[in-house]
Amino acid sequence: MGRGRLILIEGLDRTGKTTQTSILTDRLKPNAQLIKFPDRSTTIGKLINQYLTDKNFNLPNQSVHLLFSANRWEVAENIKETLLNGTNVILDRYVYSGIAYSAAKDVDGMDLQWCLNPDKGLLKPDLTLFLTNESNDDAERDGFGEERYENVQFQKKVKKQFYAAFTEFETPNSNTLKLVDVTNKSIEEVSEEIWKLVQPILSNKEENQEFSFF
Ligand code: 2DT
Repeated sequence: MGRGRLILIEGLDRTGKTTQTSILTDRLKPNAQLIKFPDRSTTIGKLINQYLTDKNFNLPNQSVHLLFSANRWEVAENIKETLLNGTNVILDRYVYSGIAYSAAKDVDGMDLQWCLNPDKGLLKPDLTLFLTNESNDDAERDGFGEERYENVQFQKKVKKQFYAAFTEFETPNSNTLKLVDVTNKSIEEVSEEIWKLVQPILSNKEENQEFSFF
């Protein structure tokens, strides 16, 4: 039996990641587990949640960055064991969100490499799908603006940093990164597109047994 595949869905706020990761997980069930970052249920996750939801709760940007990374390390072993048991793991955000949101803050010294460093050694996904929305409708959706980072100007900076991080840390032409343009597409259309991209990754399970790491 081959190991499970690690499939990451990334994107800006409200591009449909959460909907799409749950559709994909349901489609693969029982052979898939969904993990969402930040995981707000752990001790570290609760601090992160407070930081995101309470604008009066301040922490140095560096500390926040390290908390998000620590939150990933809390479940790193669980992810590896699940994959070794043959179950696929679907991630809703991961290392690239960590890099892009922190680098977008333009803090001296917090460059892409600094942002990656605490995540070095985490498992690298077999496939990363980046959902992009080229329309501005996002900002008008209900709830936008409730949490820290949810404003149009900051999201533009984050998008730039996502692309910078992909250029820096994805191996060119390795087919491990795919962009999915969700602009004006229905949930069903996007989920079909995702399904087409995921299937080849699942069908070569007997190959590529080696893990890759950030
Ligand atoms: P959700 O809205 O998806 O719950 O995300 N974030 C996320 C970071 O700044 N660094 C990270 O490492 C991760 C995983 C993105 C909550 C917000 O947290 C941001 C939006």
